[in-house]
Amino acid sequence: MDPASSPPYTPGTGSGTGPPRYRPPWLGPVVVLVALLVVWGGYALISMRSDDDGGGEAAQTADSTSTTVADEQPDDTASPDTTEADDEDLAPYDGWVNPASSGRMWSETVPGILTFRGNPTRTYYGQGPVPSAPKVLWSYPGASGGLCGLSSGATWCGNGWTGQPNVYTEDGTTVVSFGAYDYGVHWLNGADGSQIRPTFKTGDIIKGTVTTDPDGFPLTYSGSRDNYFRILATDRPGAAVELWRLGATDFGVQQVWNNDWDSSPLIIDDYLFEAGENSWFYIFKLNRGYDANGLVTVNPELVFKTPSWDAELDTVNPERHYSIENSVAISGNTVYFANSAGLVQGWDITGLKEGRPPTQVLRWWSGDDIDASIVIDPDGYLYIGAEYEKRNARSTEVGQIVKLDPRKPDDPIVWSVKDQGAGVSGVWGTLALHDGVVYADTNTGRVLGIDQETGAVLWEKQLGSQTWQSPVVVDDRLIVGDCQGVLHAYDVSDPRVDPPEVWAVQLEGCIEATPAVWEGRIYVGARGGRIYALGDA
Ligand SMILES: [Ca+2]
Ligand SMILES: [Ca+2]
Ligand SMILES: [Ca+2]
Repeated sequence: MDPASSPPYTPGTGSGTGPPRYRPPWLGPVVVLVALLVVWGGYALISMRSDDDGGGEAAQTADSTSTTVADEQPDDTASPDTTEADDEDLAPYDGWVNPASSGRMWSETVPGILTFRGNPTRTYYGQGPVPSAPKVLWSYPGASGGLCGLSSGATWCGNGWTGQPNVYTEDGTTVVSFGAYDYGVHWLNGADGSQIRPTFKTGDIIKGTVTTDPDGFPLTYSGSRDNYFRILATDRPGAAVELWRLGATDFGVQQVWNNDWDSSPLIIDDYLFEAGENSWFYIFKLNRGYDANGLVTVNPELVFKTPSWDAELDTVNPERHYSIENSVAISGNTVYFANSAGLVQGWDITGLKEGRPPTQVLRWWSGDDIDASIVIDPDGYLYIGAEYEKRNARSTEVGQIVKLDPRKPDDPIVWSVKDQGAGVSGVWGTLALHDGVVYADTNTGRVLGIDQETGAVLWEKQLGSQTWQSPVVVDDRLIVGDCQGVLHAYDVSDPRVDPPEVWAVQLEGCIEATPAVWEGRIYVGARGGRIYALGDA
């Protein structure tokens, strides 16, 4: 089931002026590559038919914003400036995504948080320092009204699952970019929350996280519930301009379930990797460039597509409710994604640039809906968070938080942790890795610290309401929001003990969206209708 398919388990379910600011020095070589590219047809073999992402409303109990700081601050409240993983340069890597880049910032060209969970392994949480006693510095769209829109007969406000802002620098200005429930893609000035360019309105609410081009092309990539995935140019005077859209039924695919686009895409070496709730995974060659006037262009060509289901999955899912809502992850030469029936797939893309089609190298069934993105550690292990709502034999057996070794496709489970409490349980938030610990939060409000090697539960908290936000760990601060609108920070400098709370900030509405931590500030949306910038006064 889609996030937010039914209450109370909901969410889920500027003017660029003048010439382009970014003209990558390798633009020439890209043009040559384009000329040499061999395109082959799609490999989709099976055709088939759609979920409602649900329109439940999340609880909204908070009506104020305030901060509570723990009485006893840890001794080392001064946070380091950088994430340890970024301290050393990586050796050159011959492949798509260096596995060792897990935990690191994605792009050297565009420093920032540019996609859901920051990088292709979905393991980068931002750059400190984390504020020590944060207050609301600004909120958007201000004290009255909110980022609200009608969808499936309900009014949705603010940001929900996954809803993580992108944060990056453009012309010396910190940009906070996100899609929201007002149908809009937004670009705000991180300093004061003012608009950098007008809101780009789609035809329905936006649940997912936008992606900002990691190579510096002035492009924003965003899905919407209006059935389209779009590429927007941000270099035109005035408003952003749609350059291209992908519909849920384009290219002759047969949508089997829903038609929304929640997945946050990856762009690597001019290839776009994206998946949809229509249950298809796509790879496009983008052919990014600039026209005679210096304005950015794209000319996407489909090079591969595959359904997220197969005949074997049909035998255990006769209702055939298949969708992909997680954001595709890549490590080495393998791309991973999962669907709402719990099928995890890995596809080898080694020969993509030479025209060789991807081949399936992992097929593992968890038994239940996987909305959380797959995260990948530097050794190539996969960490899966699954829901527990079908409560079938398979999901009961294999558990909801699972570490997989994709090099053992026939028996990949390294360890698993069960979350099988009463009612709908399991995981919606994408797991976090930090300092040997896997952080998970659950639909029933559990927050877990799990030994990354052994799967032992080291400690557990109960926040009293659903926690759909993906945990964020920066500078030994674990940041988790609850559905009463409280954003908590815990000190995980000793990650193997139950971490003490360092501060808590009351926002308005359930926190389902994942925060972005960037250089002393935390940008986070909530279901009360607004997005906030938090920081020390
Ligand atoms: Ca789902
Ligand atoms: Ca959805
Ligand atoms: Ca739709």
